[in-house]
Amino acid sequence: MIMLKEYDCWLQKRKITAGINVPDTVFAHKGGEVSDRAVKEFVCGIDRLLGFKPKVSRKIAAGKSGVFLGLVSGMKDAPECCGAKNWDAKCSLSENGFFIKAAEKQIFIAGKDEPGLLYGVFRFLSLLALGLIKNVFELCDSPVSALRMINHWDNFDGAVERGYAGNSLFYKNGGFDFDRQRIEDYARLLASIGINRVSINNVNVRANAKLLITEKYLKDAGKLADIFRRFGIRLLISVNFGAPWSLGKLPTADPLDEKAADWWKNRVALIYKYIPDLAGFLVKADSEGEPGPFQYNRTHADGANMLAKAVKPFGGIIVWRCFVYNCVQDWRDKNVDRARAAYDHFIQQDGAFDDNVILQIKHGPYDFQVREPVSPLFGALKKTRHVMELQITQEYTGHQIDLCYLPWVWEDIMRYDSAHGEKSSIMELTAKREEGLCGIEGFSAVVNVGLDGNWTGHTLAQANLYGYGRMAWNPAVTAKEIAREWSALSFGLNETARKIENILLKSYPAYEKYNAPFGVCFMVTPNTHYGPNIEGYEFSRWGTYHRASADAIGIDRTPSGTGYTSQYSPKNAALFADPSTCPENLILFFHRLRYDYKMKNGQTLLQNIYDTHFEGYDDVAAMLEDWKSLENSLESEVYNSVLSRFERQLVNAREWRDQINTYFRRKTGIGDNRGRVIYD
Ligand code: GCW
Repeated sequence: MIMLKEYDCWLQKRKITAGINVPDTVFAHKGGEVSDRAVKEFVCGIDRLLGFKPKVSRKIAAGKSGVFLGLVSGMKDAPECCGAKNWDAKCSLSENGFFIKAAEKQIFIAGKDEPGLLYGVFRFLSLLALGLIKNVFELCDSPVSALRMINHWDNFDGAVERGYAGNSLFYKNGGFDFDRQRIEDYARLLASIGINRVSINNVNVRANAKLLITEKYLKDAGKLADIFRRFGIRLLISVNFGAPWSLGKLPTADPLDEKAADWWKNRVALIYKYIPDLAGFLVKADSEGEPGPFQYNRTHADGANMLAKAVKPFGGIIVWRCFVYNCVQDWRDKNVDRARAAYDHFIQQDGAFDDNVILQIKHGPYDFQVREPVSPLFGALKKTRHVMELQITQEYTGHQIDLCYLPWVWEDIMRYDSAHGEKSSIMELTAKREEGLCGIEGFSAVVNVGLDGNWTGHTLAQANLYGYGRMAWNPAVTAKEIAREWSALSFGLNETARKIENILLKSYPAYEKYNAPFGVCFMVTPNTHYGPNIEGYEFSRWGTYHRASADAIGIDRTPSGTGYTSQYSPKNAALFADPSTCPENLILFFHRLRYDYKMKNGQTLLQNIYDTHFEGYDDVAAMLEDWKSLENSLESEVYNSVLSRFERQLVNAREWRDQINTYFRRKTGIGDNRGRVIYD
C-alpha cells in the first residue's frame, strides 16, 4: 500500500535504497543564509530518504569521507575530493548553476552562487530518490532561464482570482494573514524546482491591495520576503498604475507628469526600506479596465520607463505585462481582432523600453486557451527584454477538477519554431541569453496553489507546478520526463507510479478533444470558464468569437481576413495562412472553414468534431478505469479524492461531448457518420 502525504508533494518522506554510499558527515563552511539553508535541506533530505541525519562540520577535512557543500569561489581549491579537483575546468556554470560529483566515499556539491548550491542540493536529493545516482556520478547544470517566476493572483480578502485550491496562502479579511511554517514549506517546494521569483498579489490591484505599498502593509510584506529570501527567492509586488492619483491624491498618474514620477520615486524608496531585496514590480496596465498610460495618451514605454527609473537605483526591474486589448469590441465588427492587440501595441515599441524593463507576454495571443498559436511577438522582439507567461492554474483547463497535465502543451510551445532566423524556437530563444542576444529571459506563470491540504485541489495537479519549475529551468525537458519524475518522487519507484505517469500523459489530449475544437477557443461558460457554453462569449465585448453558422465556423485571420497571420515571420505567416499547411489543431483559429472541409484524415471537419468529442469522453472514461485499477495499491484518502474528481470530470466531458455534438447537429442537420447518439 503506497502511502502519500499529499502536503509533502514531490518531497515525500519515504525510505529509498541509495545507489551510492552517503557519508554521515557534511563539511561546509559557515555561509550566507541561503547556503546555510542548503546545508539544512541536505540534512533533512537525507533524513527523509535514508533515515539518518548527517552531522555538520564547519571544518573542511580534506581527503576524509564526507559530503562537501559550498560555493565555487570557496571550492576551487577543493580538498582532494572525489576526484573533483579542477572540476571547474570542464564545468562552466552560469548564475544559479551547480556542479555535483558523487563517488564511493565523497560527495561534492558546489554552487555558482548561494541559490545554485541550494538548487544543487535539491537536484541531488531528487536524483537520489529517482535512483539515478549510482557509483560515480557527475552533473554540471545551470538554468537556461534567468527569471523563473511564479505569479499569485491572490486578493487581500483571501480569495484567489482563478484559484481552485482553497484560499490565499498570504491574505485574509483585507490584509496579510499567513502561517510562517506554511510559507516556509511553500518556499521549499518552489526552491526545490528552481523558482527564484514570486509576485505576491493579484495583477488586478484593487480594493485594499492598492494599499500594499503603504506602511500599513509593508511590514508584513517584509516578513514574507524574509521567509522566501532564505530559499533564494526574491519578491515582486503588483502595483496599480493609477496609484499617484488613487493613493497619492495627485491630479494625474500621467507617466510624463513630473509630480507623478516623483511620487513613484518616493514610494519606491519607502518600499525598499521594508523589502531591501525586492526584485521589482509586476504591472498590468490598460487591460480589462485597469488604469494605464493609454488614459493619458502615452505609450506603454512611457509608463514602464517612468517606473523603471524609480526602481533603478535599487536594482529593481519592471515586469510589464503585454495583455492589452480593446475589450469594448462590437461582435458585429469583423475588422477588430483581439488576437492582434499585443503585437500591434508592442512591436512598434521594440527598443523603446529601459534596460530594466522586462515585457511579460502570454504564450498565446488570446488568453491561456486549451490550444493557441504561440504569440508572434516571440522571435520578433529584437531589442526588448521579455519573458513568457504561462498559466498553471487551470482557468480554461478544468479548474483542477479535470485532470489536464499542462507540460504536454508546454512542450509543444517550447519546440515551436518562430522561424525568425537561426535557432529561433522558444527553447532556443531562451538559450540565447547566454550568447548576450535578445532572447526570452525566462518564464512567469500564474500559480495553482492555495490553502488546500494538497496545495493544488486535485492531487495530480501538483505535477503541473512541478513541471513548470522543471521547464522554466530548462525548456528542453520533455513532458514525459517530468511525468516520470513527478510520479516516482511522489509515489515511489514502482508500477503504480508508472501507471500514474501514463494517466498524466493521456490527460491533455483527452481534455483537448472534448473541449472547443481545433483551436477555435472559448465556448466556455462565461465568467467561470468551466464547462461548455458554446455561444456564451459569442456576442460579448471580449472579442472571443467562433462565428459558427449553418455551413461554416472559425475566424479568417489570413490577409483576406483580419491579417493576424501577417504578424508572424514570413515562413510562419505562409504556413498558418494556408489551410493545407496550417497545423490542424489550430486550423479554426486561423481559418473560417465549411463543415464539409476535408481534413488530413479524409473525414470532413464536422465529422472530426464529432469524432474528437466522442473520443475525448471515452478517453476520460478510460482514465477513470485506469485510476480504479489502483484502488488496492494507494491509501484510501488519496485514491478517493482523485477518484471523485475523475467522476466529476467524466460528467464535464459528457456535457462537452453532447453539447458540442448537438450544437453542430442542429446547425448543420448532419449527424454522425457512425450513427452514434447525438441528442436533438
Ligand atoms: O484570463 C484572464 C482572466 C482574468 C485575469 C486576466 C489577466 C487577472 O480571466 O482573471 O486577470 O486574464 O491575465 O490579467
